[in-house]
Amino acid sequence: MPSESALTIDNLDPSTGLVYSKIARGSATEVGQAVKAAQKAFPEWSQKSAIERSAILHRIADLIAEQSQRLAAAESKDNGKPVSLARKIDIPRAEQNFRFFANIIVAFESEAHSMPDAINYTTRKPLGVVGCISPWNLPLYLFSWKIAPALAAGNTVVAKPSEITPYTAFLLSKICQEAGLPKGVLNIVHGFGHETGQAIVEHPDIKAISFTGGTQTGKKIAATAAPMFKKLSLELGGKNPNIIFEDADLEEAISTSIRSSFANQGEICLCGSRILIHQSIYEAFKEAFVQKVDALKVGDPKEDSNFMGAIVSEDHYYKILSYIQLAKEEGGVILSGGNSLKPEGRCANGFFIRPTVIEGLDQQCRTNTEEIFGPVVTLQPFSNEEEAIMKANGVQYGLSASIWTQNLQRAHRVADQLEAGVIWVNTWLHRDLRTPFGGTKSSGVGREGGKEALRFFTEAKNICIKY
Ligand code: TXE
Repeated sequence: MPSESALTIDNLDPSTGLVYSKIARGSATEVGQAVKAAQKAFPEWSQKSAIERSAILHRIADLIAEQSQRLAAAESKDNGKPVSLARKIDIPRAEQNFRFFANIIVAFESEAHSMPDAINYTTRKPLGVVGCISPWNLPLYLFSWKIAPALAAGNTVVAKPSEITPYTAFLLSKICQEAGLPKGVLNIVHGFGHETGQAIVEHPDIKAISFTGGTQTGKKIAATAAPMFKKLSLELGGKNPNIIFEDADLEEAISTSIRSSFANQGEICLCGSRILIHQSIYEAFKEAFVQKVDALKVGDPKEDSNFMGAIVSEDHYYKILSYIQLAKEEGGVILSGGNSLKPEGRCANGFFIRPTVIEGLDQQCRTNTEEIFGPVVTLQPFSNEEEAIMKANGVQYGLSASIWTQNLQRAHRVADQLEAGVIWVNTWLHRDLRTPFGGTKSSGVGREGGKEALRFFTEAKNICIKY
């Protein structure tokens, strides 16, 4: 639906650099209308049984599965990621998000606490109208990760996808209609962050905001929402370490570090952008890692043989290149990549960057402390466990970390001391949707996933009855 102002935003295919569609530029007017529709739909939706809501969410999941090829193609065109990745990761995960919350809502229990002379029971009711704001890196995956638990818990939703990648959110709106989601239960408003997003955060009748995106935006949202006492879940940036100890399974650590550095063009908040390597294996790791990176294929996202596609937008492309320039100025040595790329043919004007490996930088420099959010990774040696932990924790972020060691005691000891919300040992991005997900420090506030998400989207009320 067009916005009342009829203003639009150009939507680009980053692999060609060409505008291929226009999206409505929603304003506070459209957000206001969406809130009204959501308020109207709330009583009926919230009073449905969990089983009834679950059935509709399962139907949405079924339709995502049925339309997965189309959705994957749309995601790839909008974001620049390889269509093979969208087919394998993004779209199946969007399906699972709906499936998972459809399953667990029917098993979501409330608590009772007995006292010698009384019983307490706690109810968990949906909040009302909630806001979900998501970024461009994993568009449908993260959009559905917020919407599914909000709906499952009985809330009605006003949601905004990133203006940079709106396509699959639009397709999801059609799927929800087809699945029989009642009118007004999910209201997707397209538009810019500072206009539509800001209007969602400012709206007094939106009770909670679930946001994933940049740390600066998170700060702004928190400043706006806190005086209104809105519930907030903020999943923000990361500068995550991969710590490779001398007893690591080197082959496994290297192949996983390739993925954790460059999957989705390095545009995943969980990417390990700082690889810390024990000095005794530094040279061996470096040589094998760089050899593999040199061989990675970058190009047309439509071609299955390409491991990396295009960077999401022109702005982001220049931002990443400016960080590579900064790394050189800071004294970094480029071991692989370090440059943009112009593939021949269809993608000649797209935004492509070679996977880039840098060494020779100290922990405090900007390249090693600021989130680049692209295919850029640094290598740093360490001499002992203490130094590895100090370097790993030496940034403002605290989202995730990967530890590579065969020593069980060390794995536990280091995991315990790392300042991050998500730790992997001898793996990366190994996800169980029941586990709490989120970061510490500047990586955010609150946890998503499993019951944490259902608790976020509900309000607890305790009732104490004296015998
Ligand atoms: O994110 P924004 P951008 C990081 C990454 C990237 C940087 C900026 O470092 O370079 O953030 O990316 C909406 N009120 N991550 O500019 O702006 C916006 O429209 C309400 C990390 O794309 O944070 C979009 O829907 N909403 C990351 C969403 O917020 C606002 C994923 C995210 O956009 C708003 C993406 C406002 N005032 C980027 N301003 C991760 N951690 O996963 C913007 N938005």
